[in-house]
Amino acid sequence: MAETKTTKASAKVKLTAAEEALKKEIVGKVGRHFGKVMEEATPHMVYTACALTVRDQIMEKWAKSHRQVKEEGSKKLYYLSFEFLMGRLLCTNILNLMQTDEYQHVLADLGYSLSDIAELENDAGLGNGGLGRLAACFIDSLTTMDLPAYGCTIRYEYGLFRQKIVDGYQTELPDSWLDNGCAWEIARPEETVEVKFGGQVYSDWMDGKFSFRYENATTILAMPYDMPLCGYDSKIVNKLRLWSAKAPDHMDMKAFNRGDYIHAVEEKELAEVISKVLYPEDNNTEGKELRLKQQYFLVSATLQWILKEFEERNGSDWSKLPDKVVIHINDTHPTMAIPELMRLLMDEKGLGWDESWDIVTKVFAYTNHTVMSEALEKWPLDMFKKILPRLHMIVDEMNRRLMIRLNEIYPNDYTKHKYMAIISDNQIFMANMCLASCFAVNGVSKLHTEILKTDIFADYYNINHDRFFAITNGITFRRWICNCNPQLADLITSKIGNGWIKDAEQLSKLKKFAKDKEFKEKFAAIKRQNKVNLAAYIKEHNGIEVDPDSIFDVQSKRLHEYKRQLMNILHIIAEYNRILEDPTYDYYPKTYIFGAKAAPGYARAKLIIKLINSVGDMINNDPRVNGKIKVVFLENYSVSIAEKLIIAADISEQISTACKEASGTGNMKFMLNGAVTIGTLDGANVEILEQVGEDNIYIFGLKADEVAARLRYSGGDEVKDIYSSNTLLRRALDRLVDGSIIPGSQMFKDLYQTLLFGDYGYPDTYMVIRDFEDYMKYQEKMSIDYQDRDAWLEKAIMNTASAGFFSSDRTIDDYNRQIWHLAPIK
Ligand code: 26Q
Repeated sequence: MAETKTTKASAKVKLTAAEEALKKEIVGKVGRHFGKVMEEATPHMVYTACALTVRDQIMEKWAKSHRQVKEEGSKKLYYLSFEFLMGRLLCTNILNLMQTDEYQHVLADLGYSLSDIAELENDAGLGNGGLGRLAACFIDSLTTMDLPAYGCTIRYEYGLFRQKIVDGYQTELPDSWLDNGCAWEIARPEETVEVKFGGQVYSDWMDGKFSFRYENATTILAMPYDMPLCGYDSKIVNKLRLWSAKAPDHMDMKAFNRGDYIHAVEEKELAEVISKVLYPEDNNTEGKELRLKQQYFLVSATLQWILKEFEERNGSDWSKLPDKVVIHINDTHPTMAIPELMRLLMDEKGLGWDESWDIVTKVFAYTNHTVMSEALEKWPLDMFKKILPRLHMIVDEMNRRLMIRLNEIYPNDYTKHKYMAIISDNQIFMANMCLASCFAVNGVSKLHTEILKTDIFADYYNINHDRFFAITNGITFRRWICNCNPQLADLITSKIGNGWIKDAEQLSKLKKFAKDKEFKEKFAAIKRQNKVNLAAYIKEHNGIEVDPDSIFDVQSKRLHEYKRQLMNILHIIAEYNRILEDPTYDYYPKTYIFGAKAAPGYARAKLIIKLINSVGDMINNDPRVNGKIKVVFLENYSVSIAEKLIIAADISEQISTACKEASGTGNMKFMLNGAVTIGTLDGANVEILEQVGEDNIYIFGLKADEVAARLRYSGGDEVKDIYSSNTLLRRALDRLVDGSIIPGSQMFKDLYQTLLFGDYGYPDTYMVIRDFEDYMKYQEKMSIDYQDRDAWLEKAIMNTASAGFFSSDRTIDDYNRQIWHLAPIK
């Protein structure tokens, strides 16, 4: 935003006594923490001082809430996730403490603005995309609903890479988010635990028991940092626990003693590399040794902590563990928690296999977030065995027992056995481990769960109907409207009161204002202002002038072929061609905005980014279409950029190949902020349609079963026919190879080839060509409908008013009633 440049604010109001006290606190922090008086303080110091005052308040609440949870002997949720995409926390925490006005006033009095100060915080970007952001929304809702829960993850020193576009190409820079320190975390060195890797396992009879002992294992220390989190107007404080890897002192001492200083430091680095960096892969996996180590590191440290907490409170009757603890596995990434709990119960607590198994199968619940086969995790058996020899023995035994059971259920059905096995083809299949051990398995939308039940997990579903749940994702409204679009939140509150912030279904009361002239104008004015602000951001960061009165059509999400940014850009090329060639074409001005990071190793995704940028250069610099069509690629899409972008969108692009997007959550954020969706019947779009009604959404394209049918045969003829009959599409495709986008360059040939001829005789596996015509038709319809301003505003308002179902409070309530069974703190 333009105003982020300045940190001085204007509007001063007379402070209340409480605000005066807060001001004193902030000024005091600047003094005590930095040894500066206010006049000398940098804006960043002011930020830190504010954050520390907020933290103090949370800590006070924390002490109380901790005691309460202890006294009530409450059952607790441990949400294990490799990713927590938290974003910035200052405004969220202030909002949750219900002190936004106070901080705004005090900062204004000191000559700053809260929103500018908040911009100085680095995003905690410890996640790739949907799955990580979902975890962050969940922890906000859990806390708001007073449910005792801990998020557990790795304290990556580098979060998701920072994306820089250089000459149209994505380049990656490290995200050193901790460089200026993190005001929210509290180190807990006293709770450090040991995690062991490698070495050999010796089995022996000791005191009448078969026991296991490790030799030559490498020990790494796991040191926790806690980030306390308060909910909106809630009693409880929960926390995110982040584990950091440290080399034990004795490790380097050995080398030091030999006088081998360099080697000592090297070894230390090797140990600490475990929590160095987040893997930037989304919906894709490659069996990397370091990733395996990260996984074991997180689960072993977390489980040791869970058992210790349980034992301190409840003693060592481990059969009670499922009454006090539920562990949620966020996709398969933390699945090793299952054999690790077996190991701890057997090797450390002395339980037998059956007793341990009985406990383990009552403690774990698992969410699947993707059906993309390349994202279903598997580990090479040899690697697993080398790094985790004892866990390997346990997994092997789990598999042996599973196969006996499966042979009873599906006698001699060897195909099923192989498909359902934990170990086959010299690999360990993590999803099967979850399916064989968890008491609950859930998909993240209705459609996605249906696909799990009838397709990828059907064999498990058939033997365990009652373990499968459909729980549609949600988003926290506190961040995704109250904080990022405060004017809209205030407008809503002015009409229906503020009950909707905690009880999202109340948003539907807004429906009756969808035809109210005055309300519509106010709604429109807020959208326009958000567009003006975004236009200023684009001007500043991209140097492109965009018209706030054009339609803002936004696609922002990770770059993946299945999400079909390629279809979007091809359609833009087709429109461009049409404007150039058809003088009668009545084109309403449009600004297409993209935000997307590609996994650094995903060459085709990176090429699509280059294509978007190159098409942007071609179009934006063509005076013949100036004022009509613009293409903008916003660099470094992240939570903070999403917060500025989503609120300014008129159109939300949710155009994945049907059956591929498990749910989507961006779709919900756009809807909530009054953008109208163009989308396929995929993931949660199906439910958005149900909520908002077909007049207020544009659904196009093949349905999931139609896609599945087409994937059964090559489809080459169909693709060829479309290519020859659809002139607009053909000419857009031809631009990929005729050297007109980048003069003389053939660099987009791969995209052209895969669409038309495919990798292995299957062209157009993501149905870009087959859905194109329908997409174009609905795009055109939207442009026409947009021009009926009144009708469009009504659609936009209906979207906001129908978004209540997609609050993560509802999602958490569903999880809790069906799976976790936690009691809110009284
Ligand atoms: C696995 C192994 C090795 C490296 C990376 C991975 C990996 C990392 C991230 C695999 C998958 C992911 C992320 C998946 C994800 O974000 N899925 C999204 O989850 C959202 C929340 O449920 C859904 O809304 C999206 O539809 C889904 O794509």
